[in-house]
Amino acid sequence: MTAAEPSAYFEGKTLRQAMRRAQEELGPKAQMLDTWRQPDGSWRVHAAVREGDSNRPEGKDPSRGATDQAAEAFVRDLRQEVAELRRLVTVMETGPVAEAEARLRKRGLSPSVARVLWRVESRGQPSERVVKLSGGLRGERAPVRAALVGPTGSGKTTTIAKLAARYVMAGKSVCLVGTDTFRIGALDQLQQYARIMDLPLSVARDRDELGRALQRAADYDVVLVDTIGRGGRAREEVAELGELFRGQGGLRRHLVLPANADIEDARVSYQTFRCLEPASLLPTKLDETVCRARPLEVAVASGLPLSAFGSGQRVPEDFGFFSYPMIRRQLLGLDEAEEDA
Ligand SMILES: Nc1nc2c(ncn2[C@@H]2O[C@H](COP(=O)(O)OP(=O)(O)OP(=O)(O)O)[C@@H](O)[C@H]2O)c(=O)[nH]1
Ligand SMILES: [Mg+2]
Repeated sequence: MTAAEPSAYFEGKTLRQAMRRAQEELGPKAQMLDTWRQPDGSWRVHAAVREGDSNRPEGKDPSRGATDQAAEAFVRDLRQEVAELRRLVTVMETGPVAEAEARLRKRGLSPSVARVLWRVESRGQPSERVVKLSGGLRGERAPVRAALVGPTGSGKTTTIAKLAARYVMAGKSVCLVGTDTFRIGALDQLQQYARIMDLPLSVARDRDELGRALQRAADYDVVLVDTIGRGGRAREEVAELGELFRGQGGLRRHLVLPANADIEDARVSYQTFRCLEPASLLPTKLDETVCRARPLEVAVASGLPLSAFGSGQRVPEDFGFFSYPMIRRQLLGLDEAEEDA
């Protein structure tokens, strides 16, 4: 028996009573270390329990210090907390939250972005908290000076035509500028759209020519600059494109990314084009993917606003400006889910 082993003294009118009290306090495995008959005829016993033998209810040992008991209470609280956390994790992995997040993951989001978006939406804080809109393409207040940049074939020229048609329908004066003078036929596409909509088109082969074209178009409400597509990993070529924009005050770049690319490709494209300091993301080809929430992945990760989107090949029909209801319904599918429920 060591000093660390719990022990205590008990008294009773009879030896039996003193021993029963010891067992009540220390449990049935209490061992009597010593017994005394007292002058008044009552009995006193010294009893103890070996470590590991105790079945005594916790916190009832008067011989133990307050520090021990506080430590025990602390461990007990900790166990309860761990149990509660385990319960929550199980609910998250199998409950309605997990279901909602899984639905968002199916729509093309990574688990972390799905979780972030679901958290804000489910707390009634709409995606405004994590997804910004605009980027200055709507042009309600200021003239629009926009260059569309992005990977090859992402839909820049088509989107320029869609945008131009929207602005024309809104009664704005529009001028187009083509800078893709390297590829055979690239300008033809833009020229055809300019002809159909009866819009002026300038051609700029370098930074100076672009500067002059922008000056000439100073009186137009809207100037849209088409650029050459660059591979999503062609950092040097994209940096050259940056040279074209250097010093062109007021000309904002908008990054056109196909929504049907996988997450990794979209991330790499964003990394490649971010040196152009885009003012917004403009996802296209939303019609070509079931992972419709994917544009939100780059928007959340980059913090860039979403401006407009392309949802098909038809010019100008398959196009729109982002709104939060559209994001909820068409990208996150939340209202659909609520309607289904
Ligand atoms: N399904 C679908 N197709 C689109 C969309 N936007 C563009 N396209 C198609 O994508 C193809 C490429 O479009 P372009 O506008 O030429 O793409 P680009 O980015 O200008 O291409 P480059 O100049 O070669 O880099 C065309 O066949 C378009 O019709 C869209 O929102 N949905
Ligand atoms: Mg093009």
